[in-house]
Amino acid sequence: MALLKLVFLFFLISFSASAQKDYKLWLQYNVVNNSALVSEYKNNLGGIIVLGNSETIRIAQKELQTGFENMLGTILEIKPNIKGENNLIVGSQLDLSSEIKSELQVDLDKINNEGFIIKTISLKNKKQIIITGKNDVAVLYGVFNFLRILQTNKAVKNLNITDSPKINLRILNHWDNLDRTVERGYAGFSLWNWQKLPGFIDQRYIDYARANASVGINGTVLTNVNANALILTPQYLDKVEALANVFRPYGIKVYLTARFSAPIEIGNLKTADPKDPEVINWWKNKAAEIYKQIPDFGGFLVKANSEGQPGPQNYGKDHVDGANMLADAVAPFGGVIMWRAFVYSEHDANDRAKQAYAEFQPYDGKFKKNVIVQVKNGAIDFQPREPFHPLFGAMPKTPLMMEFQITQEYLGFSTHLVFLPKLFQEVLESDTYQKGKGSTVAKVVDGTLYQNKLTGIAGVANIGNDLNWTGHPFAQANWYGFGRLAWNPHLDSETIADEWLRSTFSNDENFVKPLKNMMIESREAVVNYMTPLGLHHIMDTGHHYGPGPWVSNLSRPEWNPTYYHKADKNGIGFDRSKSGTNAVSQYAPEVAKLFDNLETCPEKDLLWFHHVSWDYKLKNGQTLWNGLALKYQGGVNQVKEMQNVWKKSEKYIDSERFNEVKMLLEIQHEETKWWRDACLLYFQQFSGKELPEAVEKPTQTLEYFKSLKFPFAPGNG
Ligand code: BDP
Repeated sequence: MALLKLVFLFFLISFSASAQKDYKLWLQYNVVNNSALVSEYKNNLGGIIVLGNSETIRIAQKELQTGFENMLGTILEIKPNIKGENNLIVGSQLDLSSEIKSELQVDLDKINNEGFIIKTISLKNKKQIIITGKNDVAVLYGVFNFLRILQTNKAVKNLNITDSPKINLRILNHWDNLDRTVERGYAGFSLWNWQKLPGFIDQRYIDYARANASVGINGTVLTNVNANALILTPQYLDKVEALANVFRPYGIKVYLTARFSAPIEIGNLKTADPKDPEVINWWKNKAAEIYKQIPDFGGFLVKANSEGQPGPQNYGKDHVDGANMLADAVAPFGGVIMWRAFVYSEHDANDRAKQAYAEFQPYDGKFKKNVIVQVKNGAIDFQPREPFHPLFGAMPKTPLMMEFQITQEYLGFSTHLVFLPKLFQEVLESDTYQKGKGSTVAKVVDGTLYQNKLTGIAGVANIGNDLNWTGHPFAQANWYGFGRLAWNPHLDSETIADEWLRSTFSNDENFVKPLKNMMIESREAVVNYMTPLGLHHIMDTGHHYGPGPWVSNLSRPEWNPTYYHKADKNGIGFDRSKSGTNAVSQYAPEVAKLFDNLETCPEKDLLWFHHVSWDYKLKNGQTLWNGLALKYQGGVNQVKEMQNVWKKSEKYIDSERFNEVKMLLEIQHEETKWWRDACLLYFQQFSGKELPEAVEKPTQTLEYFKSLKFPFAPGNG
C-alpha cells in the first residue's frame, strides 16, 4: 500500500512538473549545462543593482532572479552598490548615475521610447552590464532580452546591444466572446473570466502579461471583432479596468472592439448614424467614461459593414465618416481607432479578392491622424498561402496596420503543426514596388516607406485556457514568433525558430538543427497537402477544417469553394489576369505584370491568378494535373518526415510534451492523406486523368469524404 502511495505521489509530482513545462511556454529557464558558460555567467554576474522601485522594475528584478536561479542555480544578491564586483545594473535612464549616463549617451540617443540598451562598461575597474532604456517598461524588455541570451546559451562577455521596436502598436486580437467561447479559437475557452472579474484576478492574467512582455507585445484587444456592445457598459468596464491594471506594469495597453450600433443597443438612441449629433456625443461621453477608469486605454478596433456587422453604411455614410467620428471621440485622450478593411459583399458581383482595395484605396488621405486601417495579409482570408494584399503600399497617405492570424482557422486548428513565422516573413518580405524596387510590405508596416508615425501589427490570438495556452505545443511558437516579428518585421523566421526551440526545449545542437528544419518546412508542407499551386479557400463549410472543394450550396457565392478553384473540364484556377477579373491591376505595374503573365507568375501563386488547362506544362516539365497530384503527395511525405524527425528528439525532451506532439503529428499525417485523397478524387472528375505513379491510391471514395460531418467543431460559434 505504501509503495502504491509512493508511486502515485511520484506520478503526481512528475505529472505536474511536465504539465508546468507546457504552461511555462518559452520561459522555461532550463539549467545551463555547459560548465564553461556557467562560470563565464557567474563571473560576469556578481550581483544585481536595481535602480527605481516601480512595479515594473520589481517585476524585472524578480524575473532576473528567477532566471538565474533556474538556469545557473545561484540566487543573485541584490546589492546597493558596485562593491568591487562585476554586476548587472538594471534601471531606466532616469535612474542612472550621471557617470553611467555619459558612458551611454550615444546609445541612449539611438533608441526610441521602448528600446533598450544592454552594454558592458567599465566602472571602478570592474565590468558592469547595464540594462537600461528610457522608461521602466523598456528596461523590462531589456531584461527579457538579456535572459534570452542566457536561455540560448550565448556569451555575455562585452555585450553591446541597442534595440528598439520598429512598430509602435504590437497587438494581439482576441476574438473572445463574453460567454467565453472564442471565435476561431482552438485552445479552450477565453482566458477572461468575466463572471469572476473584477474581484478575482486569475494568476493566468499575470502570466499572460509576462509572456507577452517577454516578446514585446504591448497591446491586447480583449473582445471579438464581431462585437457585443455590452462590453461598453459600466458593469463590464469595471472588469476591463481590472485587467488593464494587471497588464499596465507589463507595458500592455487594453483595447476593445466597438460595436457600431452600440448607441442604439446600450445608449437608447434611435440611430447610430455617425453624423448624428447625439451619436457623436454619445461616443464622446463613452470615451471620456472609459478614460476616466483606464487613463491609458488604447482605443477601439472596429469591424464595420463586414459579414453582417453594423456600420456607417447602414446610414448611407462611409468608412471614413465612421472611423473619423470615433477618432474624434478618443483623440483628446491619445486613443487610436483601428478600422478594419476586411470587407466584401454578396451584393457585389466583383471578384471578392478585389473588393477591399476597391472600397478603401480611394479613401487614402481622408482618415483622421489617429486612425490606422487594419488590413489582413492577403486579399481573401488567412489562407495557407496568399499573395500579399494589394492595399499594402497603395495608400501612401494612410497608416496601414498588418493583421495576421495566429490561430489556425484554415491551417488545421491546433491539431496541425505549422510554423507561421515562415508565412508571416514571406508576406513581410514581398515587394509591393509601390515606391520602386525594395518597397516591401515590412516597410509599409513599419512606416519607413511613407514615413508614417503611427504604425501597427495585429495577430489574431491562438490563446485559450488550455493548460498549454495554445492547444498544440508548437503553436506556442506562433505566438512567440508573432511577437518577435512585431518587434522587428525584418527578422528571419529561422532565427525565431532557433530561439524558440532553445528557450522552450533544449540547446542541444543535435536537437535544435533538425527541429528547426522541420519547423521551417512545416509551412510549405501544409500548403502542399491543402492548397498547392495557388489554390485557396477549398476548406469545408463553416468550420474550415478539412477539405470541401465540392461545396457549392452556400447562400453567398463567395463562401463556396467552387467559387475559388473553378475546376472544370478545361482546367482549374481563378482567372484574375487582365483577361479575367483583372485583380492584378490593383498591384503596382511591375507586380501586376509579373502576376498577369503566365510565364512569370510564380508557380506558388499560379491558380490564384490563372485558370490553366490540366495539360498545362509546369516549369519542371510535368503537366498541371500530375504536378498538382505530386504536390499533394509531397505534403503527405513531408509530414511523414516531420514524424521521423520528431521521433528522434525523444531523448532531448520531457516525455509529456514528446508524446503530445507525437500523437498530434500522427493525426496530422492521417489528415494529410484525407486532404490528398478528397481533393484529388474530386478534381479527377474534371481532369479525367490517372494519378501519377508516385501518388498513393486513395483509401476511400469521394462519396465517403463528402459524407463526413463535424458537428460542434471548435471555434465555430
Ligand atoms: C473570417 C472568420 C470569421 C471572422 C472574420 C473576420 O471566418 O470568423 O469573423 O474572418 O476576420 O476569417 O472578421
